[in-house]
Amino acid sequence: MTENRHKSLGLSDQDVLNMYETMLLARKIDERMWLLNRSGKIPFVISCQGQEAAQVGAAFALDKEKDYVLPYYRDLGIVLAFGMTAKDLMLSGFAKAEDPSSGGRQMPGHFGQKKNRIVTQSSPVTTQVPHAVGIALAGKIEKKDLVTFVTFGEGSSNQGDFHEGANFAAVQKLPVIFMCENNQYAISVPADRQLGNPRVSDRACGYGMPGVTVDGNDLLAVYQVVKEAADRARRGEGPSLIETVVYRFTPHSSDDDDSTYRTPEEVKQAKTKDPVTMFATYLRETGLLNDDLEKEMESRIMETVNEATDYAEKAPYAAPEDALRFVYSRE
Ligand SMILES: Cc1ncc(C[n+]2csc(CCOP(=O)(O)OP(=O)(O)O)c2C)c(N)n1
Ligand SMILES: [Mg+2]
Repeated sequence: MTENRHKSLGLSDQDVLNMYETMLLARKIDERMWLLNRSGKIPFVISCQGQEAAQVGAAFALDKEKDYVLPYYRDLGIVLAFGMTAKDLMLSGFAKAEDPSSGGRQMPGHFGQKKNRIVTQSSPVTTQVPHAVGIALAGKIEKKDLVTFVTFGEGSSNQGDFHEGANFAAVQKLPVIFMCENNQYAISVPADRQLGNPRVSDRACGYGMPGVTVDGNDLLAVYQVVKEAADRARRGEGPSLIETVVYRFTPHSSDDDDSTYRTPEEVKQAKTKDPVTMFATYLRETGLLNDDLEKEMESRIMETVNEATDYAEKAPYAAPEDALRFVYSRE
């Protein structure tokens, strides 16, 4: 019953095409960033590649007009779904003054955009978790209809911030969705050297909330569990923990050499389950995607990526005297 899978989740044909286009856009922006980095034009890249279905499936299950997202550095798919543009992201990659996340001050990947309720993260991993819990608490006190959605890696799930945030959210029955993107590595450290229990979602039971592990390459499966968690949060029933099982296709960042800790064969094997290809296959099987439409989508996306690259490359850097703006208050 492949045909009915997205319809039975309440998604229209156009919804799933939009989801696919968002995933593809994330992938193409990411690929362009690597080329720019390797040709010496941008200083740093940290990739979403391999995690797009988890990110886009989750973001589409949220309310883009009301909910707050606290993404981590790989979440291109989430921020694009919440309204950031290719241009915004390229401005950040090139560290230009117009970068909405930080005005060119922060490393790329620290996404922040007030108008789209995208809350920036700090460089110490997992600090976004207590922030998400705090925003949910404020929302509850002010009787606002909002859910906060926070993501982090499986390595980061071992930081104290995760445990404190999860416990407090469960005690207070706060509308938070915790989503771990378990991509099997924390830089060079494989999951079996990080986690005593490989199933991150099992921790939910210890805090008194539902926990579920889902195939993060399966966009519709992620959509379904995040939608259930969001509905539950909106009903006042409290937080949920979701673990998406994915694989990081690129090195940790543009400064990492992954050949020192994993084999090319392992990466090649993981790419047989590329989430972008898997969703394209689903759309073809359901008759929603064909060669012509795919070509049209790709050329639209490449035009967007090219325009964004050119714009950001030509854009001015921040003025030196602005370096301390938003760091210290001005008299
Ligand atoms: C508190 C803290 N410790 C260490 C680091 C350095 N660091 C940056 S990313 C990273 C790995 C995180 O792995 P994981 O949470 O699994 O996320 P992934 O990068 O695999 O998506 C580390 C150790 C940091 N930024 N913050
Ligand atoms: Mg990881």
